[in-house]
Amino acid sequence: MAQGEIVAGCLAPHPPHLVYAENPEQNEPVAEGGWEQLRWGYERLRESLKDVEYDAIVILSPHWQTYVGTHFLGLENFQSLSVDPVFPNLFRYHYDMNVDVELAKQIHDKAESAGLAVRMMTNPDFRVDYGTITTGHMFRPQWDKPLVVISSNRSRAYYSVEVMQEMMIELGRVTREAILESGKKVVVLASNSLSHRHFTTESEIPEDMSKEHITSHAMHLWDMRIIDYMKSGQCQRIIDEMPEFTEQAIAETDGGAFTWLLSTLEVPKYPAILHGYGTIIGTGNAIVEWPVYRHKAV
Ligand code: 2X7
Ligand code: FE2
Repeated sequence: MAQGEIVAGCLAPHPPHLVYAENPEQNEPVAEGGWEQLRWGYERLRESLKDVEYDAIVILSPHWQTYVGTHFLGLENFQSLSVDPVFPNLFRYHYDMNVDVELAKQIHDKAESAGLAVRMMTNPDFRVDYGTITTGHMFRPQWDKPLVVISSNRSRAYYSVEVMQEMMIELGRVTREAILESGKKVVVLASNSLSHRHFTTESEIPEDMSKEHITSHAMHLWDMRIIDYMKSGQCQRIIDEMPEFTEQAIAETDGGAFTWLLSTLEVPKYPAILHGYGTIIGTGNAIVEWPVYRHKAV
């Protein structure tokens, strides 16, 4: 069997506003557009990967929060209605998603052998979180590739960013090993915003872009600093500064997805492609691709 590979890794944020503004048939609320900078960013990401072949998509979402270990979706198919608890006016999405259970189990087993606490989720009534669904939809609206969905073990909440990072670096390492052994070609996605301070009220028309901006200059400076590290291939600095970034920018990196992603990619030293940046209800969001397929010899 040929060795598997990670063909690309992406930072692929999930504010439900993006799905709302796209008006797909699966989502009940209707919008007059909005957040175009980010939606165009997702268009550019899809275009960039359109000729790259892969078998499965692996997502780690901060909104599937598991406080005892890391969990993996463990049934072939999940279908239901997903409603965002904070924005039920924007996101009521009817999903039907297929899971690559074989690959999920391979990652699960490797993580278990490495001493991480893990579990397969096999409850057929389980509701998939809106982070996974939004990233899944914006990355590939056809829903024609099976997913591996990994929960966010909230080790930062019990311990610290440093402990969270150690665990996510290990989870990223075993995720990579399992993918290489699986013989499959895979895209890995970290589903998270950067700075994450929200406005506390919503404007009358949520998609009124005259009301949209970053919550503070400090948040902007942090987002630009992290984007600069991604664009200039300095991902080790992101890992090194993650504790300050996560705490000072209230960043959604607290869920571990970003650290896990960088670890699956062996902390890239080559430049990432920034496809878009924009704010959503004051939070900072970047759509970024690490085109591993172009750096096979790296
Ligand atoms: O989950 C989110 C988020 N990360 C950022 C902004 C708005 C809503 O939901
Ligand atoms: Fe979020």
